[in-house]
Amino acid sequence: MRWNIREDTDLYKKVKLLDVDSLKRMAKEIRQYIIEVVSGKEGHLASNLGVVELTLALYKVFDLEKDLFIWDVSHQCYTHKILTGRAKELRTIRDLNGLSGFASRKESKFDVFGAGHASTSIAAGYGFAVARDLLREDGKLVMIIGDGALAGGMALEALNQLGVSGKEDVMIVLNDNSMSIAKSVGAISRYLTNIRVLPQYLRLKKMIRYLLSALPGGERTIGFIDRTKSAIKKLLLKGSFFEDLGFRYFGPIDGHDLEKMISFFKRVKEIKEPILVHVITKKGKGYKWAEENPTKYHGIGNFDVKNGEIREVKRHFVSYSDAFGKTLVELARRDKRIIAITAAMPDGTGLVPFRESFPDRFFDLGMTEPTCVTFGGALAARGFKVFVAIYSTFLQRAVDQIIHDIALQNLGVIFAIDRAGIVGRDGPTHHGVFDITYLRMIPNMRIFAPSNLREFASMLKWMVEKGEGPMAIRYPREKEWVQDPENAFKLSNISPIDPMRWEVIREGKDICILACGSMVKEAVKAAEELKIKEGIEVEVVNARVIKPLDRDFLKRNLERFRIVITVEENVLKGGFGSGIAEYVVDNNTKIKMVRLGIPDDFITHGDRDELLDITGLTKDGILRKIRKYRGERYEIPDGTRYSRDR
Ligand SMILES: Cc1ncc(C[n+]2csc(CCOP(=O)(O)OP(=O)(O)O)c2C)c(N)n1
Repeated sequence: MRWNIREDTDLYKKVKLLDVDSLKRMAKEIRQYIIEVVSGKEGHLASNLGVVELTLALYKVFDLEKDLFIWDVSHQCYTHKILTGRAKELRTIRDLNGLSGFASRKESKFDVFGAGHASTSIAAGYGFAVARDLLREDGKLVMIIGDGALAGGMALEALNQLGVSGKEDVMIVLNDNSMSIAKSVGAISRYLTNIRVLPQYLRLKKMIRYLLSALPGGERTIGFIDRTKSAIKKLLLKGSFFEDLGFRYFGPIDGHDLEKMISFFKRVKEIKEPILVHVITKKGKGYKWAEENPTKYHGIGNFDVKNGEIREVKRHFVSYSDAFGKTLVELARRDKRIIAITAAMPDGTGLVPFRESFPDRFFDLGMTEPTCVTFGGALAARGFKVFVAIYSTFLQRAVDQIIHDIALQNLGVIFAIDRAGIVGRDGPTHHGVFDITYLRMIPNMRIFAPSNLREFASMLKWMVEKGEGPMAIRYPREKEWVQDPENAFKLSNISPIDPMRWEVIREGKDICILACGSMVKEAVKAAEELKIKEGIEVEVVNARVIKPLDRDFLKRNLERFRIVITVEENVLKGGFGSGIAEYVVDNNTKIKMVRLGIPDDFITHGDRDELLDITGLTKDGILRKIRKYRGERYEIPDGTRYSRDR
């Protein structure tokens, strides 16, 4: 049979008809295609290369028209997309109007349940199993989850239910590559490693036993080896963790051996009770550089396929994440109470230098954001200065912990909220556009947003030296040109500021823009253009503390302006602009207010700049908004009529 990996829309049907040798060829072609696509853009590479054979084996044995497949996180579903009618469009993956980088119900009926955040698949699978039975349908529910995601609270909570739920035809496929983005952590990871190495261990033991039997006195050692056997057996065989939770455990099996996997899945297909199949895969499989460095190639873009080299490394461009890591190392050298916590993202949050410098004060707790927060709260309760560095989108998971464990007890935990705002190609599951809203409502919480890297470092220093109680600092997925990246974040180069006061960046008398974080530079550009082209004097204020508002500033200045504009990279609902609106209403202030921010909608995926443009969060967006009001007449609450024009 012939097929075309890059064009065919019915590959999943062909897969069912192919023999193992043909499937092996297909796997090779899929791999090449994924590498080619991701090398030209940003995407998830290593995880996708790891599940090519697993996906083929599953779709060969099971029936996509009837059985439901739920991919955890779903960053590893490129093969799934290729097989289910989206081969050609794979080239558009993560582009504006292109395919999503994750499973998406909008995109295909085969994307049974969308995801992007980890550890949801088992709970979703359980729900689908209940629905299937209530609707009197049949079909297997297959949940594919990584070893990293399995250690997340939601996965464990759902495991606790599903195995004893009495649901039939449910199968968890544990895709174990011993990696999250970084190395997997914790007891579950160790447990899986033990299972994984056991066959090798048993082979080795057999050999040692054989060699020892030839030596005088070797019998005693053989006795010792035999005694360890029962413990190992217990681990490997029926007493397994998963068995105790109500699943029949199978494995470990080689996730790159198509033949074995297919015959294995054929055998377990008929089993009705809940099963867990432990599959061992290699992250980055088949691409040397990704196999050697799966963390670097987890999410990557723009590399040379021939040598794996990343094309664009600009030494002078420093990300907020890197600046955070560098500054924290400097601060921690001087202050031994500083602790850093990450939820499986040491690289993404810039904490690798901290981990290397202060291993005793660094904690990677895996994808357990709520646990990270409460754990940090306890350290703060004992006087440590705790930084919990989590992307804005993932911190959503821990809102209750922030309220209940941290803010209620007024504990000094500092939330370093990376990727705040539009993140770009990862799309709606990953945009960090809710954090101002979900933090602003919490008593005791202070929220900061730096407008550039220098200010960022100064704020971090202030937080360590002067800050008290729960604090959050949110910063975007952006890089900034820095003259001397090696020294810029040394303590002696960090200037002191008072982040509790807003900063007037540019004075004006007509319009006031109150801008937060990443929007300050856009507001400045808009103000410059208005001055030059239209002679309008715009005051630009860097509203670097979002909560509490700088009430002194507001009291002194707000009524000087005919119009006040707020700009933020957060949803409008409940954001910074809402805070100003509350102030305006509460103080009966007579101004006209306009708010710019993310509308009440989920923003799609695409290039960050493109998405900011679409949402109007750019210089041009600000100008459009201001021009819309110019020349029009408007009323302020006391009925006075003003012309918006000069
Ligand atoms: C709740 C949550 N925290 C963090 C992340 C970021 N993240 C995406 S994939 C990933 C690693 C996933 O590891 P694993 O489940 O083992 O799957 P693999 O990539 O190894 O296939 C992480 C940390 C996330 N998606 N969701």
